[in-house]
Amino acid sequence: MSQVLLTIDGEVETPRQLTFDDLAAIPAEHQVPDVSRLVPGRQGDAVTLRGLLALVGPRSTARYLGLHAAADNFHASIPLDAVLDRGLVIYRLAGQPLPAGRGGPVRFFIPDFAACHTDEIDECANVKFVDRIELTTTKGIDNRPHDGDSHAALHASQRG
Ligand SMILES: Nc1nc2c(c(=O)[nH]1)N[C@H]1C(S)=C(S)[C@@H](COP(=O)(O)O)O[C@H]1N2
Ligand SMILES: [Mo]
Repeated sequence: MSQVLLTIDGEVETPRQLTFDDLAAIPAEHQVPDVSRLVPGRQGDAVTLRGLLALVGPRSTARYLGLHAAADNFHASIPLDAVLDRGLVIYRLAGQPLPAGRGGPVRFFIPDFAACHTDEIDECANVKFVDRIELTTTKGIDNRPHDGDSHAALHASQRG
């Protein structure tokens, strides 16, 4: 599977464009098979954010992790330090790319997220359909819902 799924760029030494096969080829020490072991109810196989970023070499100037989903124009920008040791990227289910219904083909996931809009690292930062990860020095574009009303409106618009 040689289609580019994920671009990683910004404050990195070597920007990369990754396919499903590239993600699957990340060394076993960074692979997290079956995330349901960590997060009950969530399925699929992941790589650690740290393992993924090892492919591009974050610069010391990188402070924020930008998660971009062009599919529905959803974006989050969160402090890199806070998620480097726990962030996951789920990319595979039953040997195939993660289905869109589960936020695939590439979905960011923080196992121990805070409730929506209670913290910078909240459930809303679990961005689905991520096609670009961008490291930046200052906070970048972030259109997560920021209060209960906008959150309810977003979820209502996705029902059906
Ligand atoms: N691309 C994209 N990712 C997204 C969203 C979205 O609207 N678009 N909603 C976010 C919000 S507000 C929440 S609470 C979680 C919900 O994830 P779930 O449907 O897997 O429970 O996804 C987040 N990721
Ligand atoms: Mo949310």
